[in-house]
Amino acid sequence: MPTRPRVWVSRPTFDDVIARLEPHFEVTAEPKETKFGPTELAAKLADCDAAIVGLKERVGTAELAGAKRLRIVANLGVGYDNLDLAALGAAGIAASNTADVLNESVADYAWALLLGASRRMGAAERWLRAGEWRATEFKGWLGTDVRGRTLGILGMGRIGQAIARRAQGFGMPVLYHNRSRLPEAVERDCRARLVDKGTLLRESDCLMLVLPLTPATRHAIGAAELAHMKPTAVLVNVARGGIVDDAALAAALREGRLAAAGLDVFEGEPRVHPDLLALDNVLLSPHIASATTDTRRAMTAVAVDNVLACFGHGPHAGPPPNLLNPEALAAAGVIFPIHPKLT
Ligand code: 8YV
Repeated sequence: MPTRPRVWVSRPTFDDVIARLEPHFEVTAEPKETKFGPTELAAKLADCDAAIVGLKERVGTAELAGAKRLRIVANLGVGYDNLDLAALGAAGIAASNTADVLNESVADYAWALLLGASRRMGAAERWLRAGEWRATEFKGWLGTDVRGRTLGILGMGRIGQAIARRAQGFGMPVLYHNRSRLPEAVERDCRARLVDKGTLLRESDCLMLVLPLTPATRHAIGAAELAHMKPTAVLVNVARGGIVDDAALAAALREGRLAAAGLDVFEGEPRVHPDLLALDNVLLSPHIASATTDTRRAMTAVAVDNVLACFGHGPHAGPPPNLLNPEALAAAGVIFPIHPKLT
């Protein structure tokens, strides 16, 4: 009979970071990356007091049906469109994310995609590896400079702001569109100006998407929005697949209505729309914007801290520091730290 609450970790992470749970919990960490179907996931969640999950785990009403002892789902990501917060809240289960620790790595990567797409790095490398390089033509492989061009940012949270700060080094004026205006001091720090979405689409030479995926932002960039963009513009998506209509984007890129794109996320990933795969003016990567050793370790540590806090351990004992659903838990009468029912 276990004497300590159980934590399930859905994917391999960093063992030494996860080991911080061991004095307080029975820890089961999956030894390899696995795609759990809803039934398997429900069985895993039914058998633990805390779960550390990745974006592949879609947690909703059905998956929570048998999760009678589960008290927290700690997501390994800042985005949490894989979690049904309403279902978790109704069940009195805390949800947390890994906000902030990945801002700088994701901002760096967004710039890498922008520069790589603007300078045709993916296609040039494929050409070289294919043994096509006989001579470098003076007028071959011409790309576009980003210096001095207008950077647009759709979704100006903390990652958007980190992207904006980097624009100064490239001498780029920054426009942004967001649900709400940033405080003046932040706008000044980011040298960014709020505009409506239409202006952002029309005036951006480089457009970065950094907004969360919600029902309201699905296909925020579709055929109609692409039609407003400059044919010379470059689009970068490091946010979520589904924010862009990938079929419409592929058509715009193919027909020269958009110059290039850098994409780290895709609708229905890991599947990538075949029309995108067929194009040379799009730089593609497999959802790795936060994938540096330091950042993935930090994300793991944040998830661990949230679990520890929830059960009254560690420096943050009490409400998990990255709690996503405090109102719903208060309404459900949940009080932190949690005292698990050990069976
Ligand atoms: C993923 C991300 O978490 O944080 C997010 O929202 O999309 C990424 O950092 C990462 O790919 C692990 O699944």
